Amino acid sequence: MYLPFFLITLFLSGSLGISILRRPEYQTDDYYTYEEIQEFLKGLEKSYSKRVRLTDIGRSYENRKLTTITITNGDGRKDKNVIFIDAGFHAREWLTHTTALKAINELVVNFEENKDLLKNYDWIVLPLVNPDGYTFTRSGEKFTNETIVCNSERDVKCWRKNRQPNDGNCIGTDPNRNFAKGWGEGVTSNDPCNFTFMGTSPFSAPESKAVGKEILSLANSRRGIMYLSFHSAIGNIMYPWSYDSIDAENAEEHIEVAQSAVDAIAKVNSMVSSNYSVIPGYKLYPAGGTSSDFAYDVGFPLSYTVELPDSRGDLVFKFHPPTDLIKELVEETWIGLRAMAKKVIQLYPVKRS
Ligand code: 0X9
Ligand code: ZN
Repeated sequence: MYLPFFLITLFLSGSLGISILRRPEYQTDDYYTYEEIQEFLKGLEKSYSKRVRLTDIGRSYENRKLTTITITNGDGRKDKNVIFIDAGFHAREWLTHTTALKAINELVVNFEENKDLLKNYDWIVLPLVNPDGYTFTRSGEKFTNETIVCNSERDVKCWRKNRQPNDGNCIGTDPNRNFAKGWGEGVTSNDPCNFTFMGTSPFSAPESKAVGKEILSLANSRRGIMYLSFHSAIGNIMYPWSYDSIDAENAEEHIEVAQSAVDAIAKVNSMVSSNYSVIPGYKLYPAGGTSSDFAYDVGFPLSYTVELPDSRGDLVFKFHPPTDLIKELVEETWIGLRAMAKKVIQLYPVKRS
């Protein structure tokens, strides 16, 4: 008389086109490890195979996969504009990956609520650009929500670069100084011991090379409209240029799009919400070889570095927010990101010729 539970589950998952049994659940209890991020992505691909595709776009120096997730609405159209997001360039910026995973979760699992963002756009997300550096920062003592002051990279949790060896004893290239636009300009160094080491040539770091290739191919196809790279922890949204004191030609448009995030976040009904400033990158400090300058240079009309906040009210947490704040922080950023995306879709509704 009663169908066994597993049969009902099988029937339901079949008719909805998803596998309920394997469906992964996004969590904000703790920071995901590299392995957990990979598992989460694989779970989504299995459960939502019509709308999700994983691609390994390269390998890190220590041979970890750099996996992008392409999110579509499943209608099979191949010519849509693209929003490309990455996170985790810098090893210690722990909040950034989980922020990217939150966006992925909203677009894939909460598809019904967000399907307007996927009608004429595909999203490609690389949640962890620098898995070796990040894994290194998780290799010390367990994070117990202590306040960490990163004055140097000596504390493993404060490591910034990748883990590629150099001549001499010092390890690591700063992947966000290793892109081909303005390489070597501004705040960077040719000293391998420096935490902003630019590498031996543009794209000498495998992680930057893989991201650069992806950016270039999206720009060349003219599908790439907005590039957004999550960093922390300054609390601002930056547009080009960073390598020199010049404003992007379409600075006004960049400001308009970024301002929609600021306004949406200000409306959040939370006791404390972030107040991002919108500035050209060079106003923070000039820095050449960044990914966002490169994306703008090769043809993304909109390109941002988003620096997630370093504090909540009086609590300054810098790169390592206590885990009980993850949930509200990622929710706030998603509200801002969604507002930016809506504005972008308004400004660039169809593919550029
Ligand atoms: O220096 C960086 O790579 C970024 N800041 S961080 O604290 N996350 O390291 C900013 C890069 C964007 N541009 C400029 N600094 N101009
Ligand atoms: Zn950073």
